[in-house]
Amino acid sequence: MTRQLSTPLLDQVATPADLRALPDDKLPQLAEELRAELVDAVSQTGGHLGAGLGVVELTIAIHHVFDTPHDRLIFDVGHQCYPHKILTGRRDRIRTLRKENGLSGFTKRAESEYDPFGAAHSSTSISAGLGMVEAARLQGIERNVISVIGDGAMSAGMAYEAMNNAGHMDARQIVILNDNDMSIAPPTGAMSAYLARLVSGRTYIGLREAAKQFSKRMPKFIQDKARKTEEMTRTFFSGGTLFEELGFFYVGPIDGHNLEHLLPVLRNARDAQVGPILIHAVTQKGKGYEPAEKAADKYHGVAKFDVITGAQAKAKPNAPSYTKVFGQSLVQEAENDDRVVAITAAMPSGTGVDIFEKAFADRTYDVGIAEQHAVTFAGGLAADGMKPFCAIYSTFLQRAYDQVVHDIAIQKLPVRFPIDRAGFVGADGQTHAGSFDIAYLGCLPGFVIMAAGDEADLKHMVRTAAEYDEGPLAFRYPRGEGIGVEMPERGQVLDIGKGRIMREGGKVAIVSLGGRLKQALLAAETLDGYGLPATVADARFAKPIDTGLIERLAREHELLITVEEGSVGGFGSFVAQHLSSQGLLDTGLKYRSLFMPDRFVDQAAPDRMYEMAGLDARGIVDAVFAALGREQVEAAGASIA
Ligand SMILES: Cc1ncc(C[n+]2csc(CCOP(=O)(O)OP(=O)(O)O)c2C)c(N)n1
Repeated sequence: MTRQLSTPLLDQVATPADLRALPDDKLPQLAEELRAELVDAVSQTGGHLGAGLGVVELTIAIHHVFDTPHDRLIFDVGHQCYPHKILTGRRDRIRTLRKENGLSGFTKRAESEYDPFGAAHSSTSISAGLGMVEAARLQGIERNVISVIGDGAMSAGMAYEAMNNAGHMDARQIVILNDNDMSIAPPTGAMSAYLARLVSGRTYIGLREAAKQFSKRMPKFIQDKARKTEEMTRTFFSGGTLFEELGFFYVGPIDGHNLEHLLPVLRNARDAQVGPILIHAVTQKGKGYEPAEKAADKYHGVAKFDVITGAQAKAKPNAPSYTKVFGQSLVQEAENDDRVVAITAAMPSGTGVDIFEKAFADRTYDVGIAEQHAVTFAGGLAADGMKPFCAIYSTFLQRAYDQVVHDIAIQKLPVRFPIDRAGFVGADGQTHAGSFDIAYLGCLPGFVIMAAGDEADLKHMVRTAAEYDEGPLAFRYPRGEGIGVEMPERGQVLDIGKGRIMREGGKVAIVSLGGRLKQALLAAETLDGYGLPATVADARFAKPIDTGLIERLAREHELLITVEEGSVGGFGSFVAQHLSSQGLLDTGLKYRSLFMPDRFVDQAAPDRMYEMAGLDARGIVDAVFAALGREQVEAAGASIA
């Protein structure tokens, strides 16, 4: 990429109003500068780069043509919004992206009036946009609403539900389909093939016919303009039958990097009085930065990197990641049982299903960004004798909750849910935290829920899941690498509903569920040092809880404290309810539970997030001290924080 040496235009653009003051012919230069700024910023912060590079021209063109923030611009997923942030008054903070107290890596209402709708989970932008169109209509406000949605995000049902509704309402809504023929991985499915067919051979063909069709569909004043603007008609081709059947006026495909094409198309969409319009813009993920263009993932998400070489600063792992352990363990189980199959919803590498796919392509399903379908599809597989592992991050499984309840749990179908990214995930922040699955699955009758305390236990859980065929089962594990324990050759089958004792103390019992185990052990060491001997148990199961173990620990210790990487209403609540039902809270036992705070926690490094939540060793020790009370703690030579 060449750096712009003439007067930087970007310095003159503090807000989109400044951008609108620039003549059209200056915009390519602005695009080049914006791209350079984006690459430089993300090289320092890490984050989503490829998607942003692909929408530089589109972002400039939209802000140039539309009156943002009065006109509403909604980015689907929001991971492509860094250029938008740079242009909307946040350039001075762009190098704080995804850091503690910094800018979010997604659009966020609380951050800027230019972010009218928060995002991070995909395929919501058309629904939200339609709501805004209606809000404006009912309040008598003149306003354009533009939703920018990727071809990957277009694979989710919600996008079609919204278009179906928009078409029916004949809403004046503009949808820009940002088609880069990529999701995180190459997109799968018939829709992706359909978009490819729309693009192939159609751009710039049948100019006369395109102009004719275009003018037939637009009101008179646009027709006149269209006739005059030969250049503009070049970019039009009416033929997105599916979208047209849904009631949209389809425009495209157009070159999403060519401002001379984008600007007239957007102006006409703005001025048109027709109902919903879909502009099909073809872009290239990673555009303009060679290492990104060349990379298989187009630099979807990157660590900090060297701008010249593109080399990413990936830390050397000390232990295998949980994701990798899951993928490899599943391969082992599949070698022993040909009913084992794996499903991912557009996240093959994130979930480790890519490892499985290499070994068992025929037993792997990437269903697109379609979590709801993934779950019910797994239900069908399970109903007819297969052993589906439906691997979905904790946060994305939220979208398929009714499917989990209605299609799986009620029918007692043995679908296995490997739940990655349990707990805090760091830079992706609130929207991606795996906070709620213990609570939202734990209330479902018949569900078995495990949480891995270390990577070896995850291996045991994969094996256990493969063997367990009585009903639905989930096992959760955190983002990142394991804690470096020795790995068994193959996983063992765990006893359902049985925890394990990690060390015996006498005064305090810490019962950890999941990835806080190491911190619980560190806390116990500290407590021992103060003469407060601590037992540590790894609960392994959030459901069914190990009632025998819990009751024994309750009887034999003065204080019982649970720790988990999940929200209120999870493991700690289940233990409290059991203790109270057995009358064990009336015996003088002190009981405390540590869980994620009852608020949405902003992004920071994962360790910092746990520290702030009081879920690290220090937090556990503090909670023990607070529960035991000043007298005992001071007698032990410590002080209460
Ligand atoms: C419900 C949901 N599932 C999965 C994801 C993870 N995810 C983030 S971006 C992305 C791919 C989006 O592809 P596309 O819309 O084409 O945008 P591009 O990155 O190609 O610009 C996926 C699967 C998500 N954000 N939301």
